[in-house]
Amino acid sequence: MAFYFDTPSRTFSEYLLVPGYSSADCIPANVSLKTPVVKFKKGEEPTLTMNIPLVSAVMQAVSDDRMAVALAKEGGISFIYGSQTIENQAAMVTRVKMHKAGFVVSDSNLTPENTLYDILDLKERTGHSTVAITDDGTSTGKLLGIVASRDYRVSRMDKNTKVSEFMTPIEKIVYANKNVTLKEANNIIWDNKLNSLPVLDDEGKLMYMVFRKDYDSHKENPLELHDSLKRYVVGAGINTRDYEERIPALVDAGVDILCIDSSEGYSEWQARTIAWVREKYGDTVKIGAGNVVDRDGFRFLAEAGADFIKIGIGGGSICITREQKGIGRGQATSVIDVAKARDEYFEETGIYIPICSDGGIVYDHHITLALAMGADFVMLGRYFSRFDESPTNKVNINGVYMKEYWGEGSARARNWQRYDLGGDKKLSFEEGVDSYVPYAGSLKDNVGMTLSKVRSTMCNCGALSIPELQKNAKLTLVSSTSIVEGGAHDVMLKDNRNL
Ligand code: RVP
Repeated sequence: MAFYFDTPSRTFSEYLLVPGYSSADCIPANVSLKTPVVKFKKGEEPTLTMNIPLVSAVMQAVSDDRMAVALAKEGGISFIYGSQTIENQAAMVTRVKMHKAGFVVSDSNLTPENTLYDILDLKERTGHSTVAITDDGTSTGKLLGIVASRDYRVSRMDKNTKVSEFMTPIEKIVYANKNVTLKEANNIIWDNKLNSLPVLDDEGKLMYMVFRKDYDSHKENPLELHDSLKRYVVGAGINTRDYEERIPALVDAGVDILCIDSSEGYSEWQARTIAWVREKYGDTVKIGAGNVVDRDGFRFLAEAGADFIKIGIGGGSICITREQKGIGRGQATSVIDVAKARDEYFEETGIYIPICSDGGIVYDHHITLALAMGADFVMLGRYFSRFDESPTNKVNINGVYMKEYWGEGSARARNWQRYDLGGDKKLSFEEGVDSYVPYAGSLKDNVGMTLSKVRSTMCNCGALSIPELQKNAKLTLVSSTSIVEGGAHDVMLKDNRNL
């Protein structure tokens, strides 16, 4: 006979947090949202943590390099979508790793033989005005000079003028050697009133550039997430088909963490993919897996060696898997069940595997609920798709600005690998829709507001950290009548609030 779960599966809106004692120290400014991303042994520190518990979904409409930089600045991680060619995905990862924050591999390089026309063309393509002039025109060639906007006047100069005639030559450039720290580099920049500082190796070859504007930006973003070279942290989605080619390209590009992107992760394909990573890279390459919704799925992926495990089937805003296939489970129940399995696994083995609640976050307080139920972080698609930084078009529909948002299982994305069960290389039926979401402005403003609500609720629960919230939270189911009472009721609203 089939197995029946004793209780119905439930979603976030069916729960509320009951406040606990808040001491005088329990103020939002004292709350830390730091959270582990990869598994670690009891008593040890995880090798990758985030400063906020948010990651952006592995979706065409959500996570490209621009989103990744914006989210890393706030302390979270984007998983760059995998439903594109290996070359394009690796190029996006490279762009994030080269972007800002301290030591940057120069992305604008020419030789002295190039012309002003080439400089202008490069500036147009990269948006960067400082060009390193090296002997071979690469980012690691011997540095011969620098061209910045002040070195030329477009209106007065022939576009065929050679770079060698107007660059600032190396003899006149202030540079630093390879052992310089970021702090020292910034001091040199300030003392010499520079906009950029090249960092050279012993042979005079270019290693990095340090830009003045990056230092300013760092001061504005105290939670931003860096690797050991002060580059932004970035993730990438992979599939269980072309991983032998895709993963090496992503690793070469500098990706910090991978995630197998699949609508259903309790499968031999995922175990094979993780085993391949371990055989080739040992523990140096970190890889999350999923999605699962119960203890069995969690145990399977834990034993397969996943670094984190993602939860959720059918709860995504654009997802119609439950309708189409009749599989899935309420997101809150899935998180509660998997968190129990994670804690049990930790007791047994001393290994803590972070879990991620993926999809179905409708209101900001759902994030706090997911964390209280045991999630270490949450993955959001619809939420991030509404921001300036998402890759999609902003369109005006009947006077209201919207952004486009489509599922990976929609005909538009054609991400058949995400729904692959080893059959044909095509999407046989849709599991997602194409939609609009209300445009909401910048990521920074929205994430700031969302997290201030999370911190505030955590204080109501007497928790100053996510582990404290997970340990001490009191949750209650609510009746459907109480849910109605949870919003404004029995009054006539003066304006239509868009919550
Ligand atoms: P949401 O944040 O509710 O928009 O959900 C995003 C999640 O939905 C993704 O992280 C992914 O797990 C899932 N998804 C993506 N595409 C589709 C689909 O087409 N069905 N579902």
